[in-house]
Amino acid sequence: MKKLYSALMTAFNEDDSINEQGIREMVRYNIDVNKIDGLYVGGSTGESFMLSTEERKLVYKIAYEETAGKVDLIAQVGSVNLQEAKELAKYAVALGYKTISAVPPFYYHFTFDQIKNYYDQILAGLDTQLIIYSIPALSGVTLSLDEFAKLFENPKVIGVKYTNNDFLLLQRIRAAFPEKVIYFGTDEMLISALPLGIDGAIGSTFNLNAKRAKAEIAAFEAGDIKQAFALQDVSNDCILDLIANDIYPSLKLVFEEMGVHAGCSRAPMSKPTPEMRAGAKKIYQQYFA
Ligand code: NAY
Repeated sequence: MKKLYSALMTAFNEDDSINEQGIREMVRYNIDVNKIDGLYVGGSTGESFMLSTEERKLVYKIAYEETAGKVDLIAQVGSVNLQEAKELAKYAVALGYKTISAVPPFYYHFTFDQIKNYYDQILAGLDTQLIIYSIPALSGVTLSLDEFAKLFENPKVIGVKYTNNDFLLLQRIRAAFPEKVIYFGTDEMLISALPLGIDGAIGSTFNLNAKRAKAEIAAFEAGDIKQAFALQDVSNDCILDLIANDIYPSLKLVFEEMGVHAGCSRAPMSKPTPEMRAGAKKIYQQYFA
């Protein structure tokens, strides 16, 4: 069975400080209700590039404590600052994380050699495994098949979290590297990635929508393609409504409707407006009540 991971969110208070209890509640919901296979901690959905190094460590620690070994954990340690990425990787591994992940260094249009050196340096001396976090739309870094091949030469690099809608490249990676893991990261296109042999998916919307996504995967694996598409259609209505309502704060607002105190997002993300609250209530009633 393919695995489903939620991209863990970071709960914030109104004053933008971290809301530790909110993070714990979201972890618990993912384990107890969603029966999730794992959590991707410190990614885009976690608003991690707006956190300080110490805050990023705190989130790894909370997730690690709260899961208590019940589900897989992946710590996203990537940063434009290699020293920070190395420090975070060391910290997560020392805490007990078995797998780390890292977005390529971004913003400065680094060369591929610089990117490869970044990954090698993060991994040097650490007894761990790493999943490349490929998200060209946000990082601005697009890796080619040959470049993936070069990164995969490091045996500690076990695969990729593929948040990219280039299905030809996905198919080429799958064919060339059957032994590497591929987790797909565009929730609204899950149905299109399933036949390409992905090992699972990691996404923000699975925090709320894991049951439907799992049912879709089960239908796909049982050969009931019509049912799998029907489930994706409902998920897509939901995901597009979330996006239209400002996705990260809205995921948290829908959590609130479920009784999970997920807090809000950190500025410059929006704080909830009355319209967003009304939109989230509608999304809850339509897809989750
Ligand atoms: C991350 O690091 O949190 C992810 O990449 C999770 C993948 C999500 N991508 C982003 C940019 O948030 O779940 C997706 C995405 O929110 C979803 O498909 C809606 O577009």
